Amino acid sequence: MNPIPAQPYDYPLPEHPKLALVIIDMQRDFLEPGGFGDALGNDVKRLQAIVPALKQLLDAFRALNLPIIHTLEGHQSDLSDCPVAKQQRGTGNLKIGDAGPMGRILVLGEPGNQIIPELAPQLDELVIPKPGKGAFYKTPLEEHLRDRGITHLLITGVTTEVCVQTTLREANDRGYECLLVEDATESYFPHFKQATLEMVRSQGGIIGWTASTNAILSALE
Ligand code: C5J
Repeated sequence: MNPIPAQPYDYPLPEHPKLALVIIDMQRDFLEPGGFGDALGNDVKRLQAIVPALKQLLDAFRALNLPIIHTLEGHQSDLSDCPVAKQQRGTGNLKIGDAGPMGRILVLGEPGNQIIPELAPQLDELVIPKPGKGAFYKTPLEEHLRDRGITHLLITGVTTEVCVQTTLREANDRGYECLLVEDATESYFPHFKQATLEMVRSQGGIIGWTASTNAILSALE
């Protein structure tokens, strides 16, 4: 396969089965009014901008029968997997576990804790609930990737500087070749997204690569 034109240099593509699309936390909690992102005082509409690019990537990966992994940030209903420090964080009225307009905030299975309908996972796609910001912390993700021989990850989703960047760094430390998809990740803070893209590409790609959805789609054709 052709390498993907990327920064700071081309991203070499492995054979098909070794490449996975990872979509981080595209859940109502972060993208819709009444959820956790809103409770923290953010303009949640900003994150909707990446949905079309993500849909294009999903369609391409589905057409090529490549692995797709979705994650969902959420906690057990008794909050036994939510450290007190995380629960108490923030200055808004609603905290993790409180009842909000879309059910209990960041609790697994609640209406707000569903992936948005446009990107709903198909039955054969892995959905990893995660109690932390990183997708490797207290989840079976690493075992899943190892079992399938996956070595290369296209990382997308929200928010760029929190769960996306944490996951990318965790993956990089575990030896995965990570490419952050520039127009398929978003933040409530544009300058945080920009800074994250620059951090990833800096120092010769010290923790990975970045590329656009179009560059990826052309290389996958
Ligand atoms: C946050 C996330 N921002 N998915 N979670 O709390 O980035």
